[in-house]
Amino acid sequence: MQPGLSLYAFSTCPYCQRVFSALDALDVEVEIKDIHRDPDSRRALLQATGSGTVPVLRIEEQGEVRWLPESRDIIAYLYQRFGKGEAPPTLGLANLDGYLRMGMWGLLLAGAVLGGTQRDPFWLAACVLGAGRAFSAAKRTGNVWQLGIGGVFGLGAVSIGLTMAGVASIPWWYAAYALIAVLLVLAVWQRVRARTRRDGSPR
Ligand SMILES: N[C@@H](CCC(=O)N[C@@H](CS)C(=O)NCC(=O)O)C(=O)O
Repeated sequence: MQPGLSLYAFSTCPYCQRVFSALDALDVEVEIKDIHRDPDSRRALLQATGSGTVPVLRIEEQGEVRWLPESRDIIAYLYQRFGKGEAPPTLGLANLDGYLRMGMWGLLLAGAVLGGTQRDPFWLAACVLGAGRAFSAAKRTGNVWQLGIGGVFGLGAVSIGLTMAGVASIPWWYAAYALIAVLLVLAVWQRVRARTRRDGSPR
């Protein structure tokens, strides 16, 4: 764990995930302050930066504290401090999660447009990508929702594979509908909670 460095973030934020990936690539560990799980961290961030936008890296050096916002600047800082002279990746590891996500949505869309049996290989590939990135996010952040998302995509991949092989047809999409409903409720709940905190009303 690097002393003096704390990353203010939350696990499902794509910009934060770029910074997580850069930390992984550099093999550097910093303290993570999850502003969705820890109200004190969120308060400290608001006080220091005047906004709740993350990621922000808090850097304490020789008794001085500065707050560095913007994922790109944080990644540049990390590469400058911990890299071996290599340039921060623009199309590599630090952006991998974003490309996987884009690929997954592209495949899902292509499958939906094609329809019929042509849909299956596209959706199979999308499910494999979706499961891979959700499980790796779950491993990195410990977020149980990512585990759930990975599970549904994994089930989807297995079911579509079985259907394509003519072995069985499992109505896996019911699990997906249930998950989408739960995630929507969770998103609304988090938004309401964030607003209640901002307005200073009792929790
Ligand atoms: N340009 C910023 C964008 C950061 C950003 O949009 N963060 C989102 C979460 S992924 C956020 O904190 N939104 C809530 C807010 O701005 O209050 C960066 O690259 O770091």
